[in-house]
Amino acid sequence: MKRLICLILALILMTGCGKQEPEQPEEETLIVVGISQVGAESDWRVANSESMKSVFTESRGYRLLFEDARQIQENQIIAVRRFIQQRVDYIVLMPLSETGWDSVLQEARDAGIPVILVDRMVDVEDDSLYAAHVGSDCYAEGRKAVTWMERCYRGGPVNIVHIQGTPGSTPQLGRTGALEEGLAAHDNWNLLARLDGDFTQAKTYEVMSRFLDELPPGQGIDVVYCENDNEAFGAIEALEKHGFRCGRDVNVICFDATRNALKLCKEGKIALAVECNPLLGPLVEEIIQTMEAGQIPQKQHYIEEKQFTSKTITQQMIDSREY
Ligand code: GZL
Ligand code: ZN
Repeated sequence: MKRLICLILALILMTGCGKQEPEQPEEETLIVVGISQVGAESDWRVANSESMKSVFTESRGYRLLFEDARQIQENQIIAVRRFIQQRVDYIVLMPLSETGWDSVLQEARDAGIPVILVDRMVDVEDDSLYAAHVGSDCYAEGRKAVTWMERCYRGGPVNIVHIQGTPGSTPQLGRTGALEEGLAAHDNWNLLARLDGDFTQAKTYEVMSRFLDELPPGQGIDVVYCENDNEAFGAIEALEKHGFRCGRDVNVICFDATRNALKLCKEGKIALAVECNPLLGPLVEEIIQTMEAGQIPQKQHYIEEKQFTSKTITQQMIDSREY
């Protein structure tokens, strides 16, 4: 009998089917984060993606599922549904535009998966559909540009060309809203045209060239208000092709203030670059760690932002630019 008990004990120890838990495989201890990114339409967006990928690495305890929607909202909805099926721990969404998210966010909530909104905002009935938002106040960015215009132009007509970002996106709504208030407040400000540059250099070059081809001879342009840097790059290309000297005949304003825009600022071709900070990865991780610790994150996180002008920019600012 004793021999039988020893045999059974030896078997248990060898097969490990006793009380001790099998070692947790490394894989399951990783926090799985599904990220649905807008696309790669601008320098800002590329830097934003880099910021996420540099934070959510396996060596730092995460498994990252990254989906690029190529600026199509339907692709984002499909990606979020896939993350739900894969039962990720967190969904991070950079929403292309503000509307159309209620049902898919409802599905994520029903699956018990927290959604963190990054950069742009969503317009939903019930804000419990997302755990937190981290980004910038795009209306405040627009106000900085309008205030600069008010200081720069103190009388006489100000002829403005407005190049908008992706229609219905938070930065387009915020930056447009600020300019519309400026136009309403100043009857000497004339809006010559409102064009859709969709935050890309190519689209802006196309729509700006077409506008300039039809510009009546002798019609001056004082300000081109571009809702991001890449639109400014396209607008400057088109303006110079049509004989305009940027920084002398016309002032180009833009948002993001990436390194390439600051270089043009130093050359005098961009008069004002309002910063929009894409380095949001660490803030998103902070929110996830807060929730991992069983705490409720602050709902809204705004990131501090500066502005640069062709008169204040230095080489040191450009060299130290992280994006
Ligand atoms: C701003 C961000 C915008 C950038 C553009 O918060 O959503 O999208 O300003 C980018 O460069 O395309
Ligand atoms: Zn911003």
